Amino acid sequence: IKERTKWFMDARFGMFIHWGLYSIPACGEWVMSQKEMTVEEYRGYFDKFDPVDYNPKKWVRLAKNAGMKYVVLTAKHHDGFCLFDSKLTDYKATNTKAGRDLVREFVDACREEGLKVGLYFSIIDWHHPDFPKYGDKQHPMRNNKAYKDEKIDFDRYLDYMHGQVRELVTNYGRLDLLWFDFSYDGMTGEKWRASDLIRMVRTFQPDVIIDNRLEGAGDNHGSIAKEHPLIYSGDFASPEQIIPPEGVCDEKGEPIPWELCATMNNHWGYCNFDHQYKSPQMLVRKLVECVSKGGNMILNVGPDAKGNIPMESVDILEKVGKWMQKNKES
Ligand code: JFZ
Repeated sequence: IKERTKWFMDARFGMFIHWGLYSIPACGEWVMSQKEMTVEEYRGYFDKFDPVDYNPKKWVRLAKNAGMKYVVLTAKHHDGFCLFDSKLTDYKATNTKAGRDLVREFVDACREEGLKVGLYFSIIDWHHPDFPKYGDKQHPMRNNKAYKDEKIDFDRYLDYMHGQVRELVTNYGRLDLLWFDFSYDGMTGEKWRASDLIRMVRTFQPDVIIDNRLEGAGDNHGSIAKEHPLIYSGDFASPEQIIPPEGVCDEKGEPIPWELCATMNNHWGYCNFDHQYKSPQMLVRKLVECVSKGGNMILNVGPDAKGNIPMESVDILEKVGKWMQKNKES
């Protein structure tokens, strides 16, 4: 087991936060793709974004009281909107009514409360002009013939994407975790210039731990469990929603770090009609099952457009917290 993953294997329980422009339409973080919205249409949310209740300390305290040891926030999701003050784009929180770098405040809040800090960064970007559109499996413009013969310069996108990761790993002090998301349909590894990306990250953040989605998605582990993993295999596997029946082991049968990512209802981003929440009892059982198989659970909340975590989620976290308090090691 690598030295840098020790804290992670000890942490067991974390909070995932999906928050961005999609919190405004309130029907999940994939809305731009699902409704096949153009960049111009989606920009309406950018103009509206005004998170008057944003107070990451509240989020972090809620996580801490639930017994969570780390928090991961979507610095940028697939829609390309940056919660951080990227110098490489105007499409960022700084230029909205929020008027400031929201990642900075989040990172500070985690450190103040003594929790490990993680950032989610989408390698998919539906806003960038040089990202593949027509025919791409999930791009909002996948069916739009206007883009059929469009010439793009994917390398220019990759320079941009790598540049933003560089900003994240150089401007926010020491990060504990990076959560890249995700490779698909042959767009894996070197298609993202992943070896270079990881080498760059490591020069600035030798100890940050990284998920395995530069190589794959939630449904496979990639080379992380192989005897000779690739540079970008990641430090931990990230199965989604489904707990691997036997945990995750390498080729020799040795356990490797993994983290179940799970959301409380059926969306990651705020969805105002999805009230199908798992019970606190069920979530505690899931956590216990992960831990019994050597894994972590990162449990998601989707704050609303103003920055408030839904009441249902707060209630669940408080109940899980009571169980954690009662059953913690003395
Ligand atoms: C990805 C994102 O698309 C989603 O919005 C969320 O951020 C989640 C944590 O990660 O979702 C995926 C990615 C890959 C698969 C399924 C969901 N997959 O290939 O099975």
